[in-house]
Amino acid sequence: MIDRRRLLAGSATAIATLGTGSIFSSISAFAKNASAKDVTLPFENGERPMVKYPQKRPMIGLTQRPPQLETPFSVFNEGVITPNDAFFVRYHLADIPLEIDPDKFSVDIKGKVDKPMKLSLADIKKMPAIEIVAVNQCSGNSRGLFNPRVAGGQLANGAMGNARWKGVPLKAVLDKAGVQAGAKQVVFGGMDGPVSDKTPDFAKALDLDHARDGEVMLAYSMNGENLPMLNGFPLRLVVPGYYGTYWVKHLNEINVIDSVYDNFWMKTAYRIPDNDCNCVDPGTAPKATIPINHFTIRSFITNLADGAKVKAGETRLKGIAFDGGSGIKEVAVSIDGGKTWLPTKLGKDLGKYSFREWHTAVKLPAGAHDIKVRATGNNGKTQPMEALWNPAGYLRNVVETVHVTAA
Ligand SMILES: Nc1nc2c(c(=O)[nH]1)N[C@H]1C(S)=C(S)[C@@H](COP(=O)(O)O)O[C@H]1N2
Ligand SMILES: [Mo]
Repeated sequence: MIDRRRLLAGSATAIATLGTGSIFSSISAFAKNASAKDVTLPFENGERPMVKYPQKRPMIGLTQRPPQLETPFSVFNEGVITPNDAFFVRYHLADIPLEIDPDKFSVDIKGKVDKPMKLSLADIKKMPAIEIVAVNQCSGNSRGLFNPRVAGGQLANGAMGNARWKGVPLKAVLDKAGVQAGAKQVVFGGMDGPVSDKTPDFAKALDLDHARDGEVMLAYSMNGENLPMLNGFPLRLVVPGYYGTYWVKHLNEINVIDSVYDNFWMKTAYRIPDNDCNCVDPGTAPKATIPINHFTIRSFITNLADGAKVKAGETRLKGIAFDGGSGIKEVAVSIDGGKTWLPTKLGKDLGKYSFREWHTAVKLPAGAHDIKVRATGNNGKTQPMEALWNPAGYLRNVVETVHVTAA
């Protein structure tokens, strides 16, 4: 199952590794924990083990092969940057790299280019770097909350995170190779693969103009450190404002093509209804679909968990908001079921792709309260009061409600 790509030799100190021993012991720890049911997510069959992987703190375990880890929601109250050791992990295919020698790593640039080339990590690090703070969010984040329920990874709200990414613009790399006339899309492949030949390998594509926007980047650093192994060491694509599915990890192949890429992951999976709301009546199928793209706008209260008990009187509220790259214009809260909305103060602006902190204080008389939060983007878009539905459980962005009791 572990092929030769995984067994790169190199100087012992240079190899970043999950350690064959350590990942397999983690996997058995996961298996052992699987009956422990350490957390319960707020939907049916939401019992999950807390699992510990190399370079990660205990995380909510969704699957074991490959490892899929959800961030405990309380992490989002620690700050607007999600720590590397708490950042969620999503893989599709079970044959993931366990060790990679960064000195031997290279990415192939090929296809419709004048100069096909292999760039080593050192070559890439020599190029002028950019930094962007951006949210990475799985398309299926919050899928477990859909009603009617939909198939796929049953996630609560922890398949998202915000980090400061450093790397080189994809545009600079494409310019180096010289994109040829007639090129249409750029295809990205990573080092992980399927265990069975029948499973389609994971690869994603972006339109050429998007790939060359100067912001899509090949990132080698996350929050000032190397990428954690499970988040794509040593190099990953960062597509600011776009769902995580495009953020290919362990990126070792960039292929410029003159057609629209139509593998399983572009043509069949990760598609949304092609209409204004990107939604359909619950339980029905869309007539036409398009590839998923920008994030919908979302906001969360982070300092009060659902069911929290607070002291009657003034209650501080704090949280985060983000959208697909227009930036957050305002965040409002409601303590009367959405009839009236109160403004909040926005925190420091780390850029239009980042989580934006917000805070305020409200007066809560003794009794039960539903506190709602709603963000509006600079593009005028806001969140729906009732959840929109699509068969794959993507794009969830209903106005969130936290039920609290003041006494
Ligand atoms: N090589 C590779 N890259 C990948 C994937 C994958 O399965 N393999 N999954 C994608 C999906 S669907 C998501 S949501 C993000 C998750 O990034 P993370 O694991 O660093 O949080 O990685 C993306 N990049
Ligand atoms: Mo995803």
